[in-house]
Amino acid sequence: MVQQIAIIGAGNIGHDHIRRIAGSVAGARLSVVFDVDTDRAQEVAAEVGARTVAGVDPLIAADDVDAVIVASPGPLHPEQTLACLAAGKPVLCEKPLGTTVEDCLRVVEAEASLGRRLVQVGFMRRYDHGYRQVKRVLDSGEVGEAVMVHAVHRNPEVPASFTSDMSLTDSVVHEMDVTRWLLGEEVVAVTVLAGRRSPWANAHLQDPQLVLMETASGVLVDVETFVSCQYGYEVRCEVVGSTGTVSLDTPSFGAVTSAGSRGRAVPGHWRERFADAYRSELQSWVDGMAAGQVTGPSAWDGYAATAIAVAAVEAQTRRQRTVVELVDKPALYA
Ligand code: ISE
Repeated sequence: MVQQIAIIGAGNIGHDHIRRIAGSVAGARLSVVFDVDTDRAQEVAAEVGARTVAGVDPLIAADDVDAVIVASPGPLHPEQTLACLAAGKPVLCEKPLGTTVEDCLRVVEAEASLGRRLVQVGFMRRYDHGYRQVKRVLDSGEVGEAVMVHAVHRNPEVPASFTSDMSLTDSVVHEMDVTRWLLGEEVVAVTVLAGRRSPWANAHLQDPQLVLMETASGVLVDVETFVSCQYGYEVRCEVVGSTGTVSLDTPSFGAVTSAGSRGRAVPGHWRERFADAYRSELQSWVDGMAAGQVTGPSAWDGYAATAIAVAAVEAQTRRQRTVVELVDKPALYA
């Protein structure tokens, strides 16, 4: 059966998802689009032969909608995800699940009381070939027990509206999720250090920053976030094990021969770097629904990542190590 997918939000990431569902995901079709910008919604819907609706409620209730992608601005995610749960429809909610811990918990509690998983959160790095390889090696025991992780997250530039805390809540939130997924344990504390500012950083932006996470078993995870690095988009991750190390295999973007040297091109944008991961995330979501099971990053994962991000913003503001506290995990997510 072909899954009929609706999308809330036809902005950048929403538009990408729409094109992917229409063009490169099997077993699904994009049926309905809603965006507050009605012209944009119509334009994007027309590209893929979908229809538009006037609001979120009619979209969720529609007969030609089996599942929903939430790609609206972050603060709207919890209400829209809760509305999908109330209608019993599977939902792929872009990250973050919510911008506050309380909002995320409302989603976790609503889903737990339903007793079945309908929510998947858009942490697409879990579908990246390189990260999956790192996890496979780690899980095999080949490099022993993880003792440290070193990570780098660089963007060439960000819009003027990007703030120092967004480096944590919008960018490093991916490493927060990846840390929990790779190591299979929770983060218990976070520290954020700000050093010398790059001359390229926007006036109000502290950039780069160094984030240090500590996991329940004591693994230390350092993440450099540098969102105005100028040269390209780059993500690195090395897990140091007790008997070896395993590093993220960054896909090759072609050889460049120029100005007397030959090297590998660096992607210019996360869209390019993680294009395969996004496609695979959507395919696996659609396949899961066809099999009656949502198995990707859960509402609990969304809640835990937001809890770490919120603690990191506090650590940044107060300039001190901040403990991450989570509620007891409902059995649904065991
Ligand atoms: C952006 O919002 C994303 O989600 C990208 O994956 C991330 O790498 C980038 O830093 C964020 O700004």
